[in-house]
Amino acid sequence: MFFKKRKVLTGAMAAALAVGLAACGSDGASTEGDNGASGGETYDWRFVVEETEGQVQYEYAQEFAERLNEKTDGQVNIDVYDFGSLGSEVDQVEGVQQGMFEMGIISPGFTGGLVAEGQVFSLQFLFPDDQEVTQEILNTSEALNTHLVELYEAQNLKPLAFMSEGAMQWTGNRELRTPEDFNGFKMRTQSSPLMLETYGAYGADPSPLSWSELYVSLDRGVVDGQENPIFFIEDASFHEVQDHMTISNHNTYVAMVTINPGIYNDLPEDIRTALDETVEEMRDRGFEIQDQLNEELLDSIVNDTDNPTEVIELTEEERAEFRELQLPIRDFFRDEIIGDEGREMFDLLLEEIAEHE
Ligand code: 6CS
Repeated sequence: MFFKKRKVLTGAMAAALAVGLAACGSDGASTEGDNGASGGETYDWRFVVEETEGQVQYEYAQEFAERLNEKTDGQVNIDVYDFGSLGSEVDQVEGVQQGMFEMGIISPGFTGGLVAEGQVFSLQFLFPDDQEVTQEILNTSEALNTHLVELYEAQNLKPLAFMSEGAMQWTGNRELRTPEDFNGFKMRTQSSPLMLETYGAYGADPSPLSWSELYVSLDRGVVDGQENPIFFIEDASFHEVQDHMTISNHNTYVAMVTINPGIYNDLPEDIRTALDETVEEMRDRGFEIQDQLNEELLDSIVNDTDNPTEVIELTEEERAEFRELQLPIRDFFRDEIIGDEGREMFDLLLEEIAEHE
């Protein structure tokens, strides 16, 4: 692990800790419950996130934990584990699947090999630019909240909510204004195979990497650039090692709040109701957290005279050039990557998006 800012456990230490935690098992008497009332039993859960303190996922999870604890009069106790202490993003996905962690916030970009349909979130220029409208779609879409959820459940992951972490922007060691600027550009991506197609459409040379290695890889020129919401670019200090940032708003960063389905299904009714209510309450809070951080940290990047970053904003005409090149990727996704169930989900999602535009 090569974070810029913090000291973290090595892979071996993290693995040992993970095994130790697994051996402890869940404290939840819930797994044997008959879905009646909990009768005052307590539940100790581990909630793993892909980000660190001060970042959207971590702040969301902490507030989620506090609210659920309060709502259940202390019956549900959640410890939030920040990124780096329990392995890579993909290790964390497996941890929730196996019930080693009861809950997790997972980026679909790390589950492309597991649920091909989840790569829908890698399609650029698909969701509306207006983040509030996009969050509304994420909250209400039947395609996502019923059909896509079922596809994840078949892989032992239950998404409870889809949340925007903000619009995504590009950073690079050179200015990125036109698709030609991506020619031969070594672009860091998450591990979903469709991302290789999306950046391949611009002539880039994409390579998947954990974000724990990204700062050093950008610094050493192993990769030339990356995409992320502004809060993450600033908080992970990527702007320190990148001379250019392009406000492209080419996609929305979507993360999934997930739970192990076995744990969820076995919850006593009162605890499950409290959990569901917390998920609902946190929809607006998650949005507010990302909105505030993205706004504040843009100012930090712009005002950081020690690490100057040239910030450009694409015009609508410039964005249209990129969008045009992404349209065939939607067809490729629909026709080549996903099956019949996935196509049903995708077609419905396209209708839902069109209704909001
Ligand atoms: O770029 C990434 O991989 C990371 N970006 C965000 C916004 N959250 C976690 C993720 O792993």
